[in-house]
Amino acid sequence: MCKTIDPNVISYLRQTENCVISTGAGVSVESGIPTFRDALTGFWSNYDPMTLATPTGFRKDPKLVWEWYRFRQGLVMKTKPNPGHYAIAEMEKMFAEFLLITQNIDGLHHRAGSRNLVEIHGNIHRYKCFQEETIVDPLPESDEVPPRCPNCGSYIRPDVVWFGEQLPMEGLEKAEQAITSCDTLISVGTSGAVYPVALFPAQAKHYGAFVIEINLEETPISEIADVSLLGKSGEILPQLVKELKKARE
Ligand code: BJW
Repeated sequence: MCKTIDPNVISYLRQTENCVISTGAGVSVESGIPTFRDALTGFWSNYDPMTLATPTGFRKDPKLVWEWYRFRQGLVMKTKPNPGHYAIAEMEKMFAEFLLITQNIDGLHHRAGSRNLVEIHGNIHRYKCFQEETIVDPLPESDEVPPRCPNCGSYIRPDVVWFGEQLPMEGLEKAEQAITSCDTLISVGTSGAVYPVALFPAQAKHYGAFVIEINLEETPISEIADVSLLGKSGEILPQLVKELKKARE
């Protein structure tokens, strides 16, 4: 269990009116979801996620990429939010302004109750047409893998953001507005290896925010963070909420 949080952190959070939390795969590890970069076992250990999660990978072998996502969706559906997700959902109610920006496609933040939320890399439970990019709901029943768009006949794909693709404009604008105006940004469970989200902590700092990082280990974000809290997000975040509530009494 984590020790007392650095009093500086609680003091900054007490004064914070506008808080942004940015999360990555680490926040879902304690729910049992392997990170993008963790090796999947068995059949999928032979494939490189960096190759599969691209439009080129899908064009080359749509069936393989589709089945990879169906496999991962099956894993996600067996999980539930952990104390880190619930603590973040609680923090949404503790600040006058709040935005959660998640790179995670698993939907666990929403299931934990977060509502001021931007899923900036999409959602594995949603589908769109590969050609037209329109959302397809419900998925048409079909023996074909992947199934085809009922409107244009192109393949259907998961509504996630692959390497080389633009992030959704509306989400990006909302994120940038929050990052440039927040008092505190908390970056949780991300390696800081994927852009543009990797730049968010430095951008927030540039605009005057206090930057807190929560991760098992140091990352490139640690270099610019005001405080790095090393440990499991499922332990540190509930502790943070507990101490902040106590300090506000
Ligand atoms: C714990 C923990 C516990 C574990 N508690 N912590 C600028 C410079 C260089 C390259 C680029 C650039 N701008 C754009 C690029 C190209 C590219 C990119 O970033 N490449 C990098 C590889 C260098 N970016 C893009 O293409 C993006 N598009 C874009 O920018 O469009 C404009 C443009 C296009 C082309 C050229 C230039 C501009 C799109 C990026 C889309 C990323 N998509 C993925 C896949 C989503 C679908 C799927 O899951 O299949 O999103 S990649 C993958 O990485 C996934 C994740 O959301 C993302 C981030 O990973 P994350 O969350 O950080 O996870 P990990 O595994 O890396 O780290 C986990 C961390 O948790 C670790 O640090 C652990 O220690 C920690 N941890 N347990 C706390 N209990």
